[in-house]
Amino acid sequence: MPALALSSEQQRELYQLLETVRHLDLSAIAWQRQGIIPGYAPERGQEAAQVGSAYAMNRELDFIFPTYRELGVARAWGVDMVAYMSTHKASWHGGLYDPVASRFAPIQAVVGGSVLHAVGWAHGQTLNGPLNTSTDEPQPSGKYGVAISYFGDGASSQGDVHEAMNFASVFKAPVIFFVQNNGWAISVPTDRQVAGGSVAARAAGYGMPTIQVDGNDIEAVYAATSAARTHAASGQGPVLIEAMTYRRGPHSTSDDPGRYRSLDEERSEAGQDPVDRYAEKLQAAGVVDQTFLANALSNAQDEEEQVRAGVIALGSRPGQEMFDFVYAEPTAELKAQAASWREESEHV
Ligand SMILES: Cc1ncc(C[n+]2csc(CCOP(=O)(O)OP(=O)(O)O)c2C)c(N)n1
Ligand SMILES: [Mg+2]
Repeated sequence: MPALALSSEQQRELYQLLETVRHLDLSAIAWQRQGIIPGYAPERGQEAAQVGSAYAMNRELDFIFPTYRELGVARAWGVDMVAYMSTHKASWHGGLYDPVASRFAPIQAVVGGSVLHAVGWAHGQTLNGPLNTSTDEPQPSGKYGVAISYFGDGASSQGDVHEAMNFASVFKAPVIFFVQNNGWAISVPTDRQVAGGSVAARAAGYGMPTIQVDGNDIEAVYAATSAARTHAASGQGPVLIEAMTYRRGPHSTSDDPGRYRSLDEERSEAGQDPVDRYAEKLQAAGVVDQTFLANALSNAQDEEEQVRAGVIALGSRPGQEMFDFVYAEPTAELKAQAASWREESEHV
């Protein structure tokens, strides 16, 4: 793994992102309890894995394929948070941001679905040919843009994911398979659904390099993802990163973890909180002080208020739109469904 080249300024930026994401995530649970949004999938405990990995990607060249639990990735990548939360407000499937302009695919609730999309996009990069072929200058960012596919330990047991990994390796697609192993697939612990000891061990069978990293150490995640990006962008094919972390909260706002794990287990298995841990590290290194930390908290609170107001103001979308973006050219069957829906719900 290359030596870390994070400046103090970047370290402070990373900490601010962690603090912001922590606050938005906790607020989203409160908004659900207050009836502002009907549901949410918390990511408490996974902030370092999410922010550290997104921070290592190239905003101009790369493309992110998230699941339903990627608020931290989205925020670190610069996706508009109100548009992101529209999925959780149920005003729009997949988020109201522009996926192409933001290089962040629609939020994906089909477990394993984002993996197929990422490999397809990455394969497209190689079919299009290397970047900037018109110049002989060495390209610092590599030959190709890189897709990063986020998925969970549970998703790694889906057939689609194995087909995607095999295909990517055979065709040397520039894609990073970023697994957040948070210990759980809803109520099923990892050791009850991942054979072979680890997700990383399985990827070796597809002939790709793997990195297992402490997912609660933001700088380790950043370093692992940077190394994986360099590998994939240079045309050497995919890499799998297994970020070992812990889902500190419920699976979603409709889940009650007390039915399948005890508080004692949560406390002993979660390890040190990734946000506190980074604050301690940066304080010990003299990169941040109490004033910086207090400002970071107040910035996070200000942003949380702005996003809350934006989410409250989000209106519903016209129902007809659910038929509009299924295919570029609607099929006769879809048109008939849309007509029947209009007749029943809008009486036209
Ligand atoms: C194809 C499919 N099967 C089942 C589900 C129901 N489901 C939603 S989340 C989930 C568990 C996923 O666990 P993991 O991949 O570890 O991700 P995590 O929720 O821990 O982030 C399941 C089974 C689904 N959404 N899609
Ligand atoms: Mg999981």
